[in-house]
Amino acid sequence: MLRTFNQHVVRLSESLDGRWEFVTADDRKAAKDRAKLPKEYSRTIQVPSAWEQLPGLENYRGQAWLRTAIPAAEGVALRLVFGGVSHTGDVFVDGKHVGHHYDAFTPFAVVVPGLAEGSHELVVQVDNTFGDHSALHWANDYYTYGGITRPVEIQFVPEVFIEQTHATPKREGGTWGLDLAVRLVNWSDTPLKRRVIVEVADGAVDLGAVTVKPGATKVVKGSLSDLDVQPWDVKSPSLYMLETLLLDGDDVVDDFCDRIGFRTVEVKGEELLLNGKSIRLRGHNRHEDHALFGNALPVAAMVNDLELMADMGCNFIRTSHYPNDMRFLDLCDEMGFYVWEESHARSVSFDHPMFREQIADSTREMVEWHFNRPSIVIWGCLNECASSSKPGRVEHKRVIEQIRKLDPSRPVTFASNKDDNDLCFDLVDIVSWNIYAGWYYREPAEATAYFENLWKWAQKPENGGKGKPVIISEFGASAIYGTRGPAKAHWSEDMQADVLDSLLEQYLNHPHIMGAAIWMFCDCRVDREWFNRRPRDANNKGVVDELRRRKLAYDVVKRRMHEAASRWDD
Ligand code: ADA
Repeated sequence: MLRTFNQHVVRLSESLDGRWEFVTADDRKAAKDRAKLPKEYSRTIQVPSAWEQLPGLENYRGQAWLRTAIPAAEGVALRLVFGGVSHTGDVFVDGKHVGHHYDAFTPFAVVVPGLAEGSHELVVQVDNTFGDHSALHWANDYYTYGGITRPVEIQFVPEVFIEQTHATPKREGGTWGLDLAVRLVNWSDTPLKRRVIVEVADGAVDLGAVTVKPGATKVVKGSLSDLDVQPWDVKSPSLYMLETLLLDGDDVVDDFCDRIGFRTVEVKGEELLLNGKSIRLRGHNRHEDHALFGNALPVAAMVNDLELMADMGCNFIRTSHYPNDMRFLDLCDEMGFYVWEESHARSVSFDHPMFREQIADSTREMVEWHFNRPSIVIWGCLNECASSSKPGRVEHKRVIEQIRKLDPSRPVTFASNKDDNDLCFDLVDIVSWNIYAGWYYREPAEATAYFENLWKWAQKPENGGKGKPVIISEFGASAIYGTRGPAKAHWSEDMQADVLDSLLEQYLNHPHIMGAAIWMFCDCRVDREWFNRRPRDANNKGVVDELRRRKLAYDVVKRRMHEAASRWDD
């Protein structure tokens, strides 16, 4: 299942998760027809999963093909929805190329009309190589796995179907309302008229009848007001099912259900307000990575991560450095976490030939697919990119403006490592710095002085950060699980615990710091090709390791976060 709940009652949809046939390009080296789609599939693989979990493929980087059989029926099109293919997927039905998608971390859908009733062949060609075709995935400080790494669903859609409903909550006087935008798609070759109704809690609105042109998309707008609902926040994460119905005459021909929460988020001076009340963010950066599953974590493992973070007293997660699995975000909505979600980019080169196109797609897909989530309170982008150069500023401006246009309701930020050389803080609502005082440079006790110099600099009108909220978006130290001792050596758990203790004491108590995110929750695998100096080919700054074994820092973080929670009364 793509989500933790059913999105359709009327539309027939089925999970395609399970065993698929599988073959790699290496397996086909000797084959004469290797330029074509394979005829022979020598292995099987679980979908979703990362192929690195298969014995013998632990380090495989290349192409592979996955095949399964899918049903079709007369009069409806197939809509194939992929939660994530890492990192490039080409989709073929009965040998015909029907879809292409780049980037492991955003979902995509392919609509295939006109198939005869019966069984058909679905093949997905997957590629996780680096080069001129890939600007966002490159040998980096996290690992680019291969495979269909998130769930897949097949849906049967009528000629006009609902692609998405976006709902923006608003507080009007003492009650709640919603601004609505419903996107319809007509895959047929005739204009068709349909009516749209939206229902939530005790409210319903008829958005009227519209004609959708052949092969076109149409957005229908409206609103709901005076709803009798409870607001969402992390302490009481109340969720409601928003149901969009599509009618042909009196018949309901399609539906789209999504879960929403009623909350507002706004920046006021140095504060971030949720439902008008100032909140402080304290938590972790998290990579989707696990020793047993690569980046294809099952729901139980995601829940375990969130339970550990809740136990540590955290209320905040930064999805460094890409949009997360839809089920993980569902759990954040359900369990109550504030999320900073960012489009995919960690220290990427703006000169890469594909950069502009690929960052625009990642950003658009992130906002479009995750628009309705109450847990997401901040959109982020472009982690540690060239924000101190004039050409870099042009790229930041473009991406930040794109996010604001797609969703003006949430504040925007990016994590800077350019200290007091940054040229882009005027473009964002929140100033965020990654500061590694206490690890790569300086002593932990010097962190406050280091931060305050940056803060004073940002307050000068020409530097763009005056009076804005500040997040320390990364800070931390490495520790190799099991390395302990009274000498508190570099890379020991003892040293990491001391560094985090000192940094948390300073950052969680500072009047100008509205949020703090530890780098990071769990150790993650890194690409050896680039980060060849990381012990164990891992980024070892997790508070738990890649198997979620707790390091000494776990209890330190827990004590500091809980102290802060009781001080802030949240
Ligand atoms: C950076 C970066 C992270 C990670 C971290 C580190 O600031 O944003 O992805 O590489 O540093 O561990 O050095």
